[in-house]
Amino acid sequence: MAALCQLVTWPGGQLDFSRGPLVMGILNVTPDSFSDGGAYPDAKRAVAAGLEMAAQGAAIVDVGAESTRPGAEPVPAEEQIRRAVPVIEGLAGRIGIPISMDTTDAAVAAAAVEAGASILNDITALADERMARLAAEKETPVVLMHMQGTPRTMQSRPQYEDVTAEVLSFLVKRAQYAESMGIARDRIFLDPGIGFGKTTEHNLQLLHQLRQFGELGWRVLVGTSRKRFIGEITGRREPKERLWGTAATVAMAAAAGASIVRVHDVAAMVDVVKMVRAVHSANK
Ligand code: HH2
Repeated sequence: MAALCQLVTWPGGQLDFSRGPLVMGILNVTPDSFSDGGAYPDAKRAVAAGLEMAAQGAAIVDVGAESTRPGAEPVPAEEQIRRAVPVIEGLAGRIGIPISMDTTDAAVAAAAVEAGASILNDITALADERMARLAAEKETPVVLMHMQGTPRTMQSRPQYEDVTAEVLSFLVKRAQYAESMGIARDRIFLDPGIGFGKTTEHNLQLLHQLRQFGELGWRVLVGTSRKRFIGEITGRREPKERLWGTAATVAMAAAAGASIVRVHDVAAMVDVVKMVRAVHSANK
């Protein structure tokens, strides 16, 4: 299998993986996200927060306009566009790092790309063929995530015979599909979907076996930030109190070969990733 490029470039973006994992900052312009919902009531404040993430060392900023927390209802495309596009337009050309759009809706993705986004983060792993065609045509990288069920129902009773084997097999099929649609291997990121139709035990198992995901031949993105399983283990009820639990999972994901970690607390997690990188390179 050919090695992945260390420097991935595409129209509108560039990511340098030569020095270890990169940090993706989460910028949710939603009223109801589980952790940062309502944090940025207008586009101006969201743009300022995105610029701050870049200044803190984020390599990507991920804009979301629809909460996917357990039980969440879908948000119509027009509303997602109304929330996200002014923020993307405000960031594009100023932020200096690629902007990704966290959406499952191809119309929202197209509007986001038009506004200046250049990565598509799709928690349904290109379930809608139009999303795959858009990514291929615009040459945007894509994040393909595993989820059992839908956000509305996914936590009702997640079940697997072997969670790691099932998630691995799903992601390989979706990556092969993406390639068959004309998306280059270097531009595909696989994500085990921590918290998406998974119990705490499932999440722990996936993190424990994360190295296997990197061995598939595509890059890996992991999103553990402030998630419920961290609260369950640490007893921290408030998502914002889950910083240290998040730091542990980010360090472990980085050490296990993840190329991108998706986080709320950019400054803190940039330090975590820097330490993992430093220890790794000391061993060369
Ligand atoms: N997690 C969330 C949303 N999008 N995308 C990827 N690729 N991987 C993830 O783990 C992931 C994701 C959920 O976190 P957040 O955006 O903070 O919350 P909400 O969905 O409530 O907006």
